[in-house]
Amino acid sequence: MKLTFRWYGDSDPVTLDRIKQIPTMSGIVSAVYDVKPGEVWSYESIEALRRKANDAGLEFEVVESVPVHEEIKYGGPNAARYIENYCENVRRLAKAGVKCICYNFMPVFDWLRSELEHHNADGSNSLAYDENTLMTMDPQKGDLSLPGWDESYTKEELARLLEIYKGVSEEKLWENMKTFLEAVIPVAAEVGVNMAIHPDDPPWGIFGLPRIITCEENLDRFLSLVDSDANGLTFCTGSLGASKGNDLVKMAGKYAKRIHFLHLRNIKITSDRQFHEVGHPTECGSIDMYGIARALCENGFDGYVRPDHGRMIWGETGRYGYGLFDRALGATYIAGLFEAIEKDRK
Ligand code: DNO
Repeated sequence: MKLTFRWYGDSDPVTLDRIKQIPTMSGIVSAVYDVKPGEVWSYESIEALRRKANDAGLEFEVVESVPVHEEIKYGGPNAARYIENYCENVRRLAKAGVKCICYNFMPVFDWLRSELEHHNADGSNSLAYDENTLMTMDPQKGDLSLPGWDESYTKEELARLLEIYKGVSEEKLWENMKTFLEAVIPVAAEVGVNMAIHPDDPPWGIFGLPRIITCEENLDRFLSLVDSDANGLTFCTGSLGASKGNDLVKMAGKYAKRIHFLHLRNIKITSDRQFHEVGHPTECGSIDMYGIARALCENGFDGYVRPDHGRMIWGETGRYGYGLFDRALGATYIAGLFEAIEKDRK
């Protein structure tokens, strides 16, 4: 496995030289943020990212995310053009040495939380989700916004999108997903890029919008839509783990070879559809991190790993979920976990 760290570019308060100081860190996970979703990324922007990473002694082999334009997801009139742009981005990124692309297929919203500064007993704070609170929020009033999102919409765009999606069932979303994969996966396979879909976070429908990358049954279906190694998963433990019905250890073992990217983080489930984010180790939350890592190692996982959201600790402020300190602690925990498991197996 290769340990990586998400970096949001020059505006990220967490600098590359600090990331480089985290033990065994191999590279960054980043994206081009200077173009609108759906457009082609310039060679210059991609190259600039690669150069900055390499100059800091880090690799740039993973992109998170190349956003999928909404028209692709709901099947709009320009879907084919946006899919062609997507393929072009895959080709361009491959040329710059990128080997794995993370993306998601969640309509309108990316990950969702109801609270950004949930106070924990130890004085830290973290992101939290409570469906009851979320239901009192109105996305059209701007009640929802997360600094980790790759894209955001104006109020008018949001209203228009929510209206359009009223006519998009889960089956329709599956169909559009298939159209997308049938075009993109052959291109990715040809240029040596692994596509890694991110599960829906949380893994159930919200605000009446369909969500399909949620559970084992649906992941089986997803992987068989285009049965190629290049069509793989981002296994995000905090996302899939929010649903008690998901047996993550079993799923990790089952999908190990198709998991190209691993997002490791832990959450504490406090009630049905209610959880908050905690430190990475198993004993901090509801997810069996050791069991997952072990199942992956035993079943041939050989992908990229990154610590996912961290808490805000030691007085750090910054991008919620994406500070330096707790993610760095997570990274060293992950490195230790894998070292122990791999040495044990030899
Ligand atoms: C949240 C992230 C997601 C992820 C996208 C992938 O912190 O895991 O925003 O990057 O869903 O497309």
